[in-house]
Amino acid sequence: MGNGNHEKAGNSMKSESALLELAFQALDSFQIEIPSWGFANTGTRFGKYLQAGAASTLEEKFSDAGQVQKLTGVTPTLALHVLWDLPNGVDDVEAVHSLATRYGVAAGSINPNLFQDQEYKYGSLCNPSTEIRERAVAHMLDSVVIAHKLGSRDVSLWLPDGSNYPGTQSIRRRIVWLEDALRRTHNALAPNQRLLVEYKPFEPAFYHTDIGDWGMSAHLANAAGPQARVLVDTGHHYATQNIEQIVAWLLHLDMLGGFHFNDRRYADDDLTLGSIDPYQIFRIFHEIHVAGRLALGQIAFMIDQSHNLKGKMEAMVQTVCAGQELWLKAALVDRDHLARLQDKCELVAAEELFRGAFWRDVRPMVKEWRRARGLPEDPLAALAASGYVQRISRERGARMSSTVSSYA
Ligand code: LRH
Ligand code: MN
Repeated sequence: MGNGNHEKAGNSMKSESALLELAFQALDSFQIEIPSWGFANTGTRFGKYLQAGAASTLEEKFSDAGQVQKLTGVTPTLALHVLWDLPNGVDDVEAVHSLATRYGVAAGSINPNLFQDQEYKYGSLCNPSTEIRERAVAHMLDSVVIAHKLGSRDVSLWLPDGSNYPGTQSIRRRIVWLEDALRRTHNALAPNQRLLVEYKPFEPAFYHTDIGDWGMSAHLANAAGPQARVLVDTGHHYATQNIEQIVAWLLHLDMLGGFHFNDRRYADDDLTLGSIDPYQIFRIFHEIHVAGRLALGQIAFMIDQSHNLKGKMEAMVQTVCAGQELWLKAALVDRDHLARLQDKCELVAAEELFRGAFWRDVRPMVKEWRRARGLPEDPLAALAASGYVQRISRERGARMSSTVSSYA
């Protein structure tokens, strides 16, 4: 145990200006991609509460994303879900290009949809029917072409495939079909493209899920090829799992491709980042800072949330700001000092240094950075003052029908 008088934390020794310089560097390196589906009316199986201002056309999603980018300056790309945003596939690419130019937000990761067609009841890439697997692979290859034509680096795959009852599907044969499908998708990638493989332990399948955890995802990415990586959705873990340890391992293995950030109290709740356990995101960001700048370029930060009750624009702006603050808190951990305390097993001193950084109120520094970058110092207040939400609610509200589809 340490000698009690805890060594004074290095960064607290730094001058205010040196700390601010460090903070500005960290905030300049933070960008996060927003999901088109975060602006649309989404719900749970028990219902969907419609918002007048919700986006239902791709233009409206780009308009909303453009507003978030204007207010925050750190969301230059919009994640697209193929069948939701490009229902005509490659034929919609030109339209996306002009919307991206018009609203100042580029197309980001391309997310195939292998979870809504009736034929995927028993799986898509893992379906026992060769014919259905081939159709699913064709959708993957279309997604690669769409990404290439849009200049998007990442094709980001989440697969709902699995089963609900023991003995009803061959887990082994499905692995072989999956390896084959991902290898073929990988081989269609252009040199600058990547395939991100997202894992999820359950839902919609409740007995086995074919890509159920980070180990399965890492193996499949490895087997697919050198341009494949693992995508970590923070909501896709059992409540007791240590997510930052998984992140540390994936960094160690150079297999971490990106994140879908959100928060949860129970399962894949898709709540707003930092709303339930902000310390969780801080601990994850710490592992990224430990990995250093080079790694950062390889790690896509994306938001994956469904804003069922909060105003969608407010929730998105709030999420981006929370991400910036937690990123900066973790950036200001004096990692050299912490490493010395860790190696000397000065547990309390190490924890006080680490958690102390989490307690630090960085909001004044973030405001200063925004002022310096010509951005509104309080994006949420600027959103309210802009009247944007009122305007889109008026314009889009007129079409809102009271009837909502119910679960049964
Ligand atoms: C699945 C998931 C996946 C998306 C979807 C919107 O739970 O996290 O990343 O395709 O949400
Ligand atoms: Mn996700």
